[in-house]
Amino acid sequence: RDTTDWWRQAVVYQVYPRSFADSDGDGIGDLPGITSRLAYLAGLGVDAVWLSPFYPSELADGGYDVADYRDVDPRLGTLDDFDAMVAEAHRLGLKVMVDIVPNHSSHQHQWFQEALRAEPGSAARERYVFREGKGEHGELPPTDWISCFGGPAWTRLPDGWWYLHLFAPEQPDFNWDNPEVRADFRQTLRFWSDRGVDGFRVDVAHGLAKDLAAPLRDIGTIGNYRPEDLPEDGSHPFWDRDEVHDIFRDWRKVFNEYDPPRIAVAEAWVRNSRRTAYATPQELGQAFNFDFLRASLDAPELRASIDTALADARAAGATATWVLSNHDVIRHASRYGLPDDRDEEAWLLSDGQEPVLDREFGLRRALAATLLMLALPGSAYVYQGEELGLPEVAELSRDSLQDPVWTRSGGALKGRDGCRVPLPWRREGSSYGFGSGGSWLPQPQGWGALSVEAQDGVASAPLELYRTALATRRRLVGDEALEWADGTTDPGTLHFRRSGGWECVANLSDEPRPLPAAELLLSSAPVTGGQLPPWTTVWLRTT
Ligand code: ISL
Repeated sequence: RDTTDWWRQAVVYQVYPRSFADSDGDGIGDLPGITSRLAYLAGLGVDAVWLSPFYPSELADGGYDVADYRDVDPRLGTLDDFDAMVAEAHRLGLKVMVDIVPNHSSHQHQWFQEALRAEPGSAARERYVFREGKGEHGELPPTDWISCFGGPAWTRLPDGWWYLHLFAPEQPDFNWDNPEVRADFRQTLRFWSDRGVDGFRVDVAHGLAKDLAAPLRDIGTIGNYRPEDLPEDGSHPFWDRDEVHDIFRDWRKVFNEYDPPRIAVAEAWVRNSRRTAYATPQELGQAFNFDFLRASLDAPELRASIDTALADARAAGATATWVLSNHDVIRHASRYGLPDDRDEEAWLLSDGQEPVLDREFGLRRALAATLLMLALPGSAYVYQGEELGLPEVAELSRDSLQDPVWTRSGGALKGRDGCRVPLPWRREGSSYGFGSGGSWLPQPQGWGALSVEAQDGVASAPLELYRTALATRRRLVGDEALEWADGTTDPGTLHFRRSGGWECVANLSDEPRPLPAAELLLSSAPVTGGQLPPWTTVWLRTT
């Protein structure tokens, strides 16, 4: 494939660094650990690796609270380790993407510490959002804005002023109207690009531009955080405002200083109709499409969602993206085993109890969804461990949970730790091969049975299905066209063709379906008797 547009149909593997591989036995995954496993990822057949934050951080939000954007957390390694990791990735033919967190820093960031010491109204405070409160003594928050982790989005300082944080209080929001903030992020993008990074994942891309005109506006009855509740005209005071696109047009100029140009993908929780604005060639190039994180495995619903995503991407000159799991959601092997696969709440509120869940059914449907996703045009983002069919870990004790979603909800929500449990690499031994010194989140009993070692070479294992699927995809993938097979009126199946003579049929129903006569390349579950079994996806060669 052309080196400049490798990303258009890439498979990108998300590494959550603290939970991937630990080289020094401190129980925390690190960069040398990642480097030591890059050969595994190259063998798996992915095109690129995206690293969630590895920057200095007190981990109030798993590293999405960055204290220094241009360094490595000492627990995870050094800049030299980073350079060695990039060099090894490139030697193996893997691209490297890093996570940029521009909406907020850690409160430990030097700029926020300076701001705390500085006078109200000073230049140092202008890099963040400080306001006086309401009420007779300013004792009420300046607005009714709510933090994504619950509670007011404002925290009051001893001097009586309040600062804005759309996430945890340890994550103060930047003021993107400030040219210094803009310049500093350009410098950060160049810093990592100069070190050879191929692209960026942009955290909370839809939040940077805020309506900071005095007096600040309340959100009132405008829905708060669900994308479909956001106004269509960009008039929300802080989400998905039109001004945010100026920032990314500016970033595109930086990306284009490099050869090949650096790429980027927006994490933007916005209405579908407004998502691809972030993904045009003048901006980031891609934006995550999170439909699959929320949709049921329902054929008509998925078909509509696929059509919309492809048409929107095409119209924007971007490519579509697909995501089944990431570090913020219930792993899809478990989600699809819930009685209602949309009902995340059932999981979140399960209070340490394993929710009603059919594990075998969940995994079967997860693998069917995976083969469907990997057959679609565009980029697929795969989350570490999904190639092992890892389930969400439900049985984490209360005192081991770390996610602010859990701590800040006072235990009402279970949080996102269950998908962040360190990976099992080996059947037995200390932390199942994650490292020699335990693991920062406890791994469940029997985790080793799901390990890379246990699945290696086992034809029926999820790992081998991913390997074969990725190798096959690499061999077959052609242009970005998708054509639905004529006469697909069966509401239980999806059937489409890709150019180059291959097609995908997914049976998303409880009944067997006829299997088209063609060479069977791959199937997510054993196929016998010329039928397509329930909850099974196949790839066929039709020439
Ligand atoms: O606010 C939301 C919806 O409108 C959330 O879905 C939010 O956009 C999402 O949680 C953002 O996630 C990212 O940024 C967070 C971090 O905790 C997550 O891990 C990260 O993926 C704050 O940096």
